[in-house]
Amino acid sequence: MIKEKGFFLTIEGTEGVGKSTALKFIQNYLGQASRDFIVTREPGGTPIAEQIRQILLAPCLTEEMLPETELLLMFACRVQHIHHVILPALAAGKWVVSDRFVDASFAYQGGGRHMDMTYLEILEKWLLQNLRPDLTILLDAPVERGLERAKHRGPQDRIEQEKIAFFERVRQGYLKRMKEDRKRFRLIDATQPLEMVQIELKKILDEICVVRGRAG
Ligand code: Z5A
Repeated sequence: MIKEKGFFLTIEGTEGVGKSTALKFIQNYLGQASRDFIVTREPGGTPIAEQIRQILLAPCLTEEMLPETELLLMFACRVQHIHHVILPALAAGKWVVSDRFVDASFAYQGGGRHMDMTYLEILEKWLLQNLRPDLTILLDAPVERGLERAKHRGPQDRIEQEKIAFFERVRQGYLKRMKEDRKRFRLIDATQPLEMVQIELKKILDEICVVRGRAG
């Protein structure tokens, strides 16, 4: 196993853009490159956060979930995840690869649900402190394209049941977030055939490994 400093990589995107597929590819790549890594996800990643995830995604709740509740539960999961999983793994020199992180809250709750960004910024500052992904891969595709792919997957969860305009706002939310922090993001056109997406993923991972190799 190659010993190095921790690296925090996140994957983001709207419905059906191929995050899970990309994650499997990254997992294989890191395994073959003898990197010490964990793969995790949000909402979730710890026993408490996984229980909250079930409430967040349950398709038929007996009461309407308010956007404020949704936002706070996302951050409740995140704070458990950061303290029990992400920070310890980074401190142990591992790669942490997370299927979604805080950018998803800006895109879904900020963009999708029209929540005031000031509240998100306060939560981000308070609960994340200085923790930011070292790199975020944003898989981007027109919303219809992703939804078309995702519809073959079985019953929809509560958020997946949203209308197309919601996912359009989510997509714009991600693109806005990327414009605000260009250095951290790598954009991949997820409408490309899977092999092309994987070539781009490999290029990004090769670059990180080279830069980290140089840093010792
Ligand atoms: N959420 C939130 O609102 N706020 C937050 O702060 C956070 C999350 C953290 C759960 O997320 C929900 O929580 C999510 C956002 C919200 N809600 N929604 N909607 P999740 O990540 O667990 O679930 P998901 O968004 O529904 O993503 P997914 O199920 O992981 O989908 P995906 O990973 O993007 O897609 P996939 O399964 O990899 O691919 C879909 C299909 O397309 C599959 O058949 C693939 O084989 C195929 N595919 C993939 N790539 C290609 C290419 N390039 N060409 C052709 N076909 C392809």
